[in-house]
Amino acid sequence: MTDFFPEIDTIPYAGPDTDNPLAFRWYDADRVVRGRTMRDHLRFAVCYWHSFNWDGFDIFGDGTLDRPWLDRSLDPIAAAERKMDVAFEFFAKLGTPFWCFHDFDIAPEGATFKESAANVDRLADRAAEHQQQTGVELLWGTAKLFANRRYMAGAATNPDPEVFAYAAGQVAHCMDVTHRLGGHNYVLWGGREGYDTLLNTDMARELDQLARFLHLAVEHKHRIGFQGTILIEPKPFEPTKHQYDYDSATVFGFLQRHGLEDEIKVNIEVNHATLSGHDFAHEIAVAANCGIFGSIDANAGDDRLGWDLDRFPVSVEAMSLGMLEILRAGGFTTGGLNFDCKLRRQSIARDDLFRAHIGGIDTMARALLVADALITDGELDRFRADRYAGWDGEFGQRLLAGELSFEALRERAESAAEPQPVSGRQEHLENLVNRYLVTAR
Ligand code: XLS
Ligand code: NI
Ligand code: NI
Repeated sequence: MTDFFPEIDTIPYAGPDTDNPLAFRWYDADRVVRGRTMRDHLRFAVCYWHSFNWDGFDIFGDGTLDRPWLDRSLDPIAAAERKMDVAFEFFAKLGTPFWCFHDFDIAPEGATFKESAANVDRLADRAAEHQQQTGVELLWGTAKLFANRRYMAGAATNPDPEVFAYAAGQVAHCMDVTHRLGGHNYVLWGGREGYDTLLNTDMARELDQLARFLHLAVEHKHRIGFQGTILIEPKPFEPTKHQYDYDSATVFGFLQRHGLEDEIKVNIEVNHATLSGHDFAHEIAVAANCGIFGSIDANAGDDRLGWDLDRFPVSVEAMSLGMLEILRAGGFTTGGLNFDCKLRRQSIARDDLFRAHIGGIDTMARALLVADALITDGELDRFRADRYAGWDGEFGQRLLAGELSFEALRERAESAAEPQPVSGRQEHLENLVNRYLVTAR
């Protein structure tokens, strides 16, 4: 193990009252909540790209963070090895059970497809050793189909089939590597699958191409015997003006149209949900209703800035309503909570990466406790059940079963008493949530 973080030991759980900033207050991995440990409920992962493969550069300026392995004058393979050793030092000290990567976060792209693939294989071998030594597992792998210039007009949705072929080869290789590393999922984020103007875009063709690509990915998964789940990560825009995987509902419609709804689920990112004009909880509820809830990229945006800011999650309130939907959906199976988050550019101390993750982890752990308390209390579920009770009665059931025509309903409307509206009690329910935001422990 390296000693890039010599001042830091393994992060302990020290309870809500500790004043140690380098300890967990709420995440007690072995604590059992609703029959499952916090470790198994939350299935935390650290993302490689923002935490180790980004030096803080933005469109206005250069990197600010202390990431010496990103120095371009270094030998790219040696630098990638150093980066990986530090990353695993971090995972092990933080104590999160999973990590996630893009192929070209862990390894440098070479001059040819073959050279790039060989670089990824080489670093994947090193990752396998680190996984073995630390016990850290791979939540998901993904291919970077958006950074290289060849993908400027998309990967699967590119007007040039040669680019489609290159992307397919890259996904095949990255899925093989993910499989070799025991990955629990494989993610497809449509980085440049969308368009900026219809003046140069044939949308119908592009969507057919995308469907073909997804079918090929599913076929490959079965051919290699990969047991993990394939996940699409919806996002409404950025980098393109219109991304095809807009939100969970859009993705489900697309999957169903192409007969893929039993093969592919979604990886919901909080900041993508809010960019699409939805709440995080809404996206989970939609996915769960459609049977495609898979995994989460836990992060946060900013109310006044309309792009993917990837802040660490700090709002227990927003996350609690999301955790409530996750619990209602039965919790994670192969998925987990990946911190697709980056430090702010001024957070340049080495231990800021620990503080940021500790805050995110505690926010999610507290959210789990609030969601658990709301379910245990029972009033939310009871209120909801009562609100729809009419649909469980004989009339409601016959109606749903298709036994009543519009004519029959017209007769009923003519003869029945005027329906009596009842309070939706939103403020009351909000007060209930607020109560548990304070008292859940
Ligand atoms: C970008 C996405 C990306 C995916 C992985 O907005 O969130 O980071 O999670 O390709
Ligand atoms: Ni993401
Ligand atoms: Ni994102």
